[in-house]
Amino acid sequence: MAELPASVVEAFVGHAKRTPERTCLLFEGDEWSYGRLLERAEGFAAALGRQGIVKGERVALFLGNSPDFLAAYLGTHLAGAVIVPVNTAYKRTELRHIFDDAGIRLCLTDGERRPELEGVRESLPELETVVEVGEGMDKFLAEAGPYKRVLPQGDDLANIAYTSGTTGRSKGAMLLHRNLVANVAAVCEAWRWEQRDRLLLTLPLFHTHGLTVGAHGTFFTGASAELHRRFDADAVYNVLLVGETTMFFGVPTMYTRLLREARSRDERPGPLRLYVAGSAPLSPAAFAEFEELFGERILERYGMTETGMNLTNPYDGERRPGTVGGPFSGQEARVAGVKSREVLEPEEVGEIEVRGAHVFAGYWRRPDATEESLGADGWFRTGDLGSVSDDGYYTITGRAKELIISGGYNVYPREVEEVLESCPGVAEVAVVGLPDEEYGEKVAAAVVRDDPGLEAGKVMDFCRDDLAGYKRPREVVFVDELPRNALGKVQKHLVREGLVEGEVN
Ligand code: MCA
Ligand code: AMP
Repeated sequence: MAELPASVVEAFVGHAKRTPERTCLLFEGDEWSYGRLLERAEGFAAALGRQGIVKGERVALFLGNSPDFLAAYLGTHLAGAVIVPVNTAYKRTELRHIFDDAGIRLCLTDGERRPELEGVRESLPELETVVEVGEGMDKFLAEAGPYKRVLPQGDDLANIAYTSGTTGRSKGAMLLHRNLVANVAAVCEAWRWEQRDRLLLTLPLFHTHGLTVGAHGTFFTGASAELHRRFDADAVYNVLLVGETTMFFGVPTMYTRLLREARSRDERPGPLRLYVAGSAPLSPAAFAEFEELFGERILERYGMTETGMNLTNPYDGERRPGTVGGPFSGQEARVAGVKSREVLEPEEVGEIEVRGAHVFAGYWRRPDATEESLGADGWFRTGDLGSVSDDGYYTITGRAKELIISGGYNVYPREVEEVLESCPGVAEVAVVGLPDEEYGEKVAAAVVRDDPGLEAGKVMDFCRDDLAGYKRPREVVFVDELPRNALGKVQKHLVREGLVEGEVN
């Protein structure tokens, strides 16, 4: 592989200098060339400089998909500062924690999210500036002076991406520029991503899948992306029918909806170079139906916030349903015994571990959590259970960590339990994931109440102000007691089985 640039923004600047007129983004009828996006990004970098935001300081992006999201992203890196992407569904409790933990000084937001942030602003003394896209951003840029270009070094911190944790408080995964560039280079090579590609990008930009795969791959290769504010099956199907895009990346829920769309229509999209699925398991049934209706075999891959993309089905060669393929070039993977930590034989189920230049630098201000998951030898414990076949295909079979994945969004039960425990009338609560046709899994709660008048609807609604909508329990079942083991620990598998069978005790 040719020598890599130190950062994705460096690759982007290179393309913008060489071919400023080339299309980078298409958004709601507006075309953004590389040159135009660079100018906007440098404007943002200059404005940050004027605000006194220096190298290493944290800037949050709490806004929906738009070219200005990406201009601010690149601009922050051009200023040497660090990006903290924030899920747009987050409510006050989640916002307070992330902004406080990361010590955010400036946040770019939009009109829809600003009220939620303003609601907690008093408790965030470090947050000096909130800029709103639109007129607010134009004014912010207009007041800036000239920008003197300084590109980040590979070892500089690029992003702190918050990912939920077992304690209920999310942890910031520290990704260096060199981690991100190594991963995107491996992804582009594996998936034959080239300048002539056009990605249909409807994933949220605040997560790894949309940002450091979708947007980074585009910037790295000098390709283009048709960016949508959000995923809408009808709109996506129409774009696929037009046939000007060459790739689509989605979470399984998006594919489920595209299949529903296809079943209700007579017209079928023409061939597309590449469909990729990830962030949650794609069922072999969806894989097969997609092949039948769209004539394409979806390429499933496996990633994580801490590492970016780890495993992928091959571009050429067999894309095997129900598996996530093998490691990207230059990266390693293995299956280790959960207790023994010894490397297991093929077909034996253990914890998947990965190693390589793509693996993050640790958790922000959490050396304890870093030490638990990242060995001195560089192997990162993913918390996912799986096995590898004799011919090198990995299958994810479950999770060692207590994680619910709903529509590709992660929900850690502890976080929901902590909020529900303060609901009047709730004595005890255990949150688990149950199978769900639409979202893969849904959040469910088994509740022991000390007020017999407490109703399920009240419990479901209780999180509304504190947690993102997708974390709210979609099912609440009242039980006399929670199943516990001899040590008093709640046995989640029994809770889950009980809820599936309608019986918990
Ligand atoms: C929305 N709702 C959900 C979810 N999303 N409920 C459960 N699970 C969800 N995922 C609820 C909302 O709270 C709302 O309810 C109602 O559905 C409608 O909301 P809307 O915004 O219209 O959502 P949607 O259209 O149903 O969204 C489905 C979606 C979305 C498009 C599949 O969930 C999505 O964009 N998922 C992508 C997530 C993603 O990018 N993950 C990658 C993470 P109410 O009004 O009652 O609140 S990166 C990762 O995992 C690693 C690195 C990897 O490998 O990629
Ligand atoms: P996040 O913490 O948001 O980065 O989510 C990462 C988690 O998503 C992984 O640890 C897996 O549990 C899950 N995941 C990602 N891709 C897949 C996949 N293709 N199949 C099953 N699980 C996946």
